[in-house]
Amino acid sequence: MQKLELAPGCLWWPGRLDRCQQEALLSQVESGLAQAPLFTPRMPRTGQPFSVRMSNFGPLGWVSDVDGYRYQTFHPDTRQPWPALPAALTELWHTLSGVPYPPEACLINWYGPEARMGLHQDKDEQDLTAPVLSLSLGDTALFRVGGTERRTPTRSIRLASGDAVLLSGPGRLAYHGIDRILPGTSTLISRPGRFNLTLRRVTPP
Ligand code: MD3
Ligand code: FE
Repeated sequence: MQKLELAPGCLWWPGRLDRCQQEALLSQVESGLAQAPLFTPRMPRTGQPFSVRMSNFGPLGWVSDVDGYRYQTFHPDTRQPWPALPAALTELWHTLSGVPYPPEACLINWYGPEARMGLHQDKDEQDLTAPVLSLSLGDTALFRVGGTERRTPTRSIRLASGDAVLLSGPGRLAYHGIDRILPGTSTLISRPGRFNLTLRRVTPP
């Protein structure tokens, strides 16, 4: 299928990755996680755990703990550098975004059957002009996207395995979240759940 514009600056490619590409990407994610295991992010100040577990690829990774949200060069538990960003992901970034410089971070989100992510904006990056590219693997998710203000009405979309979403321009600061996943809707992963990968530029090129 060709791309669809969900909201200004929010482009959706249903089934952008075929099954074979999804399997190859999943195996790269699983190898990365062997080196940089999923960690449980916590809310700043309260320390309340997120239901989504995370890891990262690339020179910088997004973390959150009692001290706040930030990008850092090492895993919060192992203190080791994040695994390299797979070349296939950087290629897809160039192809879909047209941005000439590479991404610096790939956040890996893992949603088990009960996980969700509340409506939020992504603005921890110094460079808010670069787009964000999202790739979904595994069970379908109910994704919600609105406008640049919390009161803007939202749309709900089912993001399935292999789907890509590019957020650029006005879409870059759109409120968005994951209401829930639909366990058992994909056979890609051997357990119920979903990975979402987001490729990001953090610092100006
Ligand atoms: C819209 N992840 O990691 S991906 C996140 O499915 C995040 O795990 C969700 O929100 C997930 O921050 C949604 C789609 C997405 C990613 C980044 C965006 C939508 C976005 C940035 C700006 C606007
Ligand atoms: Fe987000």
